[in-house]
Amino acid sequence: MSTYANELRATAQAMVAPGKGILAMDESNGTCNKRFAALGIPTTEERRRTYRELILTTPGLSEAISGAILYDETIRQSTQSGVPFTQVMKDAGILIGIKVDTGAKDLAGCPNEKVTEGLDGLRDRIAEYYQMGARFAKWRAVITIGDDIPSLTCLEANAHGLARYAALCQEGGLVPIVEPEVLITGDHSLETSYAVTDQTLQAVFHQLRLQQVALDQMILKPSMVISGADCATQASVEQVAEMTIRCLRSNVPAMVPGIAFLSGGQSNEKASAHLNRMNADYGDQCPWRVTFSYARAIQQTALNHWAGDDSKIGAAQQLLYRRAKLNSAASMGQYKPEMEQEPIRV
Ligand code: 5MM
Repeated sequence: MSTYANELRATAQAMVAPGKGILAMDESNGTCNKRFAALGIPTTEERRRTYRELILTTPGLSEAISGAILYDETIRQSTQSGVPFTQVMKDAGILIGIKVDTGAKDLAGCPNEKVTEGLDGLRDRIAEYYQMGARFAKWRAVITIGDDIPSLTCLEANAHGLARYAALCQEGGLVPIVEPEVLITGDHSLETSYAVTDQTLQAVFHQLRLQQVALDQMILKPSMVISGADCATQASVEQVAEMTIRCLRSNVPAMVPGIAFLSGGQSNEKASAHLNRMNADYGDQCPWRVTFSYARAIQQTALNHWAGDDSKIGAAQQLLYRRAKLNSAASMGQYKPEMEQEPIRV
């Protein structure tokens, strides 16, 4: 048992407290730069710092957000006036999270499949992040659906990596967010998405047990069971909610404190509506909290508005706050599409 067990349990509970979700802002420089370049924003460290300051100083953010996942560059940065971002988060009551994987790389022998790397030196990196104030971490594995994939090789290699990472995090005092993402990319059906998500979660929980991960001291961050982006028949909100909850109930032990979904390229409205339906229709059948850990579905509207123009920071923050609040409502089954038209201000 980890010497941090009690602390880890308390942190995990706080991450999924009622009405709260986790903000993913852990884009690596490559991903952040790609999003900036699409909007004509210079891809410099200073612009990334300004954008992350915009997010973390959003008034009222902690009403909806329990914790935020940072990237290594971000956890070392400060506001323009010199306050470390970690201090800004502590002052706001937002838990500090850190992405510790080093990215999804081509998996040898398995064309078109990826394996997430980052175990080398991880124990030491975790110790440093804990000292800096981090209390949880994230590692994302990527599963692609296509002709004859995912392979068993890919599923097992990724599940093994996730479990080794999670065990190291718990040893070092960080709650692991275990993120197996089944990509939305492709023309697969809802049924195929279900089958692959089911197989993925089986492999992940088998490996978590094998690596002696304490299931009451972690958070699962899965993708939803959803039609492929290019599938001619798109499942309804009700179908996505029903199939996702069914898949999770048959794979995720009741001991796990919370499930915090990624948005995975869904529209803002769909990401909120799906989460809401799960809570409204099945909340009383779920032993774990069901909430969000979105990046794009919280950030994108604000990023588009700011687009590198600092005179628009205040308005962009309002947009960010708005999406965080709408998803907070969805995490309690209280979101309604009409709310998209209503003014929401701090
Ligand atoms: C799946 O991506 C995670 C959730 O984001 P969305 O809600 O937009 O799907 C996210 O945390 C992701 O892992 C990072 O933003 C991207 O990290 P990389 O390492 O790909 O830059």
